[in-house]
Amino acid sequence: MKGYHVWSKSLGKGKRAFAAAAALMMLTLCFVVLSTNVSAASTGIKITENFEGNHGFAPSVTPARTWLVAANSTTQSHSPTHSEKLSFTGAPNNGTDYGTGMMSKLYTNMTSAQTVSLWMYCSAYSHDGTTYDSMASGIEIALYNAGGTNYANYTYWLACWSGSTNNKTPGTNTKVIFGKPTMSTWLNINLNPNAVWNINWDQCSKVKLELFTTCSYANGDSFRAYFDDLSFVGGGS
Ligand SMILES: [Ca+2]
Repeated sequence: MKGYHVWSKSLGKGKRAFAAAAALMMLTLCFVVLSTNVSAASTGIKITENFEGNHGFAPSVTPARTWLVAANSTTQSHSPTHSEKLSFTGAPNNGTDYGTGMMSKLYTNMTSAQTVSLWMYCSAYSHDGTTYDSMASGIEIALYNAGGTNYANYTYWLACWSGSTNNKTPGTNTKVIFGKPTMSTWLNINLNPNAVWNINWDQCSKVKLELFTTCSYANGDSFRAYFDDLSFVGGGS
């Protein structure tokens, strides 16, 4: 301020007022630029996953089913050699033809998932169309608060069917992207959860991403999808 004071002394009264106004404007501008950077930093962390090596996605099949697969795979890949495979075929006709396969990872330092991008290759999609046929596959964004409670889930179905239709009515916080996706080609899917749902990120202290396939009355049905090159941008450290 000393420099400003000496400089302002050499100016007339009107010019001093103008100089003061200009200085105030510059201060305001600095503040606006600073707050913009802070805000950008809080949502600007990008996580990328190519499912190679020690990728940290845990497989689970619930209940345990031999005909339902959740596994890392080299059969298809978008880059360079591995992807996550979720598939089922050959479910028995004895009332146990339901289940959920999942590859999931908990990001303990992420506080939001503002945009999500991933690639999917679907190479089997068929169902015999019995009344209760049901299938959904895609990605779920599970939010956890500081106490470790899963307080909200937002789900995109990238493939689904029900009954004899290649579609399914979505439940709460679920959006259908594809019923039957274009087969046997890598599809890039870009998701913007904030544009679909009014999401409260304030209490979010961990984000879990779940690639999944869930089915029921799967006897006579087959589904196979590979997921690769997943990335998301969110707040965190
Ligand atoms: Ca890969």
